[in-house]
Amino acid sequence: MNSVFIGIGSNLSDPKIQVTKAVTAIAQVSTITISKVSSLYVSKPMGPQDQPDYVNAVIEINTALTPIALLDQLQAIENTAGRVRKDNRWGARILDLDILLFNQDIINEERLVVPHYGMKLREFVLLPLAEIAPNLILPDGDVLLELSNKIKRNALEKQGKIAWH
Ligand code: A4P
Ligand code: MG
Repeated sequence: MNSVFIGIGSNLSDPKIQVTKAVTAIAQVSTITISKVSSLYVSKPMGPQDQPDYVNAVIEINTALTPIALLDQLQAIENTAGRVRKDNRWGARILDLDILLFNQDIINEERLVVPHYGMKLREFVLLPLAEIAPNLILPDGDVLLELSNKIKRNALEKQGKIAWH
């Protein structure tokens, strides 16, 4: 069984509800079991500032799916949420599901790069990840808690639990 960490983000159409619905939708995939769910975190946008604040969370799942089959499932959930892919990098989005880590695998495929390229530089990934996996070591040997302790703070605020079912 694979252990996978997924980063969830939204800053449109009631982001807290989008994140909650995304966790519920992932839980409903028969080949996926959710093992850990972080709190909700509200943060200022990374990238263009003329967009609403983000809500982020990180979950851990267990699945026998291959990495690409999992990506297909997550993109289907993004599409069902009404995600429209635009060319504006780091622009507003209704739902973003990123595969952060897939076991300790290093994947460099056209459709999938794991660990996620930005995860070590993002407060809104490192802090929720450290909440649910405080002892994690990344495939390159970096210690998660050390990364999360030294990441530049950008007004990330921990909010309540996610009411998924
Ligand atoms: N892809 C490759 N690797 C992966 C992976 N590990 N997980 C490919 C998921 N997908 C991966 O993704 C584009 C393509 O990347 C996919 O088709 C897949 O094959 P996308 O979701 O359409 O594009 P994106 O997420 O908009 O990519 P981009 O522009 O790199 O955005 P980021 O880096 O995800 O950043 N500020 C705050 N506070 N919180 C946020 O969550 N998010 C972004 C988006 C900007 N600012 C933010 C936040
Ligand atoms: Mg994405």
